[in-house]
Amino acid sequence: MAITKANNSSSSSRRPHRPGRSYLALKLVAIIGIICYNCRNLLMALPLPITTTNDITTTGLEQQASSPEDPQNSLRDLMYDASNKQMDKIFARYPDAHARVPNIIHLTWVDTESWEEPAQQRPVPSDVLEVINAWQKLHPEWEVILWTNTSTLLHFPELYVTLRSIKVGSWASNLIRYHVLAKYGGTYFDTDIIPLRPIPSSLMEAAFTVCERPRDFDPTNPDSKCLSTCNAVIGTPRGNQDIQVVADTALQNSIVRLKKYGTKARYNLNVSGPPLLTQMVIAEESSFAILPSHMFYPCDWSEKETCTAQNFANDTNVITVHLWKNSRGLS
Ligand SMILES: *[C@@H]1O[C@H](CO)[C@@H](O)[C@H](O)[C@H]1NC(C)=O
Ligand SMILES: *[C@@H]1O[C@H](CO)[C@@H](O)[C@H](O)[C@H]1NC(C)=O
Ligand SMILES: CC(=O)N[C@H]1CO[C@H](CO)[C@@H](O)[C@@H]1O
Repeated sequence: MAITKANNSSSSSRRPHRPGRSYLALKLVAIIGIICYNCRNLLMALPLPITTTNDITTTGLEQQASSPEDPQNSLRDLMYDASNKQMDKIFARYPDAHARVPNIIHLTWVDTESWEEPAQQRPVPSDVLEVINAWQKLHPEWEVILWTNTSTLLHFPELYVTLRSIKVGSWASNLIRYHVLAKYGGTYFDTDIIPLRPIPSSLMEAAFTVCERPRDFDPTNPDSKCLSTCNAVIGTPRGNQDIQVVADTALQNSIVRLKKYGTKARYNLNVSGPPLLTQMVIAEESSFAILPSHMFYPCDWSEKETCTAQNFANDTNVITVHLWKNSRGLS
């Protein structure tokens, strides 16, 4: 079973929260957001301060990197940000999103130190941006959406109320991915997963996730049973009931845990992590297809040094390589 550990980067540079004008403005936005959860149009029209991120440079991703000199990178960062996406227009493109997984890729980048001041969130790191660019490059016609500070507040004001008490990146990211998938549908990927080839259209027929243990799980063999799944790759149609239950349960569990321990609450896998998803997807009546490890996690976290894109470049059964950067495994 994999344990996703606390976001290292978020603990290294704790910055004092100064409740300035922008803080009060954002607090007001949050309150308005809660009051009119259903008035999305009004929320969309609120003038959130959008800053450009000119300081982003890229340094070439293993196989699929966009050009390191690409001047469009900072613009693309903003383009991917869900704050700048008009969901209604996107959904008009996928009228069958309730029946099959729509061609939308979701990723998250949240900075738990800046919940109080989303505008202060650090820019997306260049390695994360390269992964996002690689996804878009492999799927030029697809929608690639990055969920950040600002966009989570904008699209999920009710969830943000809980998120702002969570100081652990992976915990917050778990909640965001389940809620985004339930509401919008699509495929979620952790940002330490490198895409090698396009996602086959045949996979998009039903909700799916990937088996982690046993590694030789074979969905074509009725005697083979998956014991645990990781939550780093999840695809669902819009409004999938199973992922909705996972989203609701993870949120309820989180609220209970935060009530008990306050903002010092540490990450517990069972609250929102892989065990919760596993329980749902291995159930007899689950709507999920469970895919073999090799397709998305061709090497295990226990042999991390072999996890490079080059090592699997010629294996046409491998769609992505999980680098397990943000995770360490325990079994
Ligand atoms: C999670 O739940 C399992 C099974 O109920 C339990 O054995 C384990 O100790 C729990 N883990 C944590 C970190 O609470
Ligand atoms: C993949 O194929 C290329 C071209 O045939 C070859 O040069 C390379 O060594 C192969 N890589 C691996 C990891 O087998
Ligand atoms: C309003 C604002 O500053 N939003 C920032 C949120 O974080 C993203 C990614 O780090 C930035 O690009 C935004 O500028």
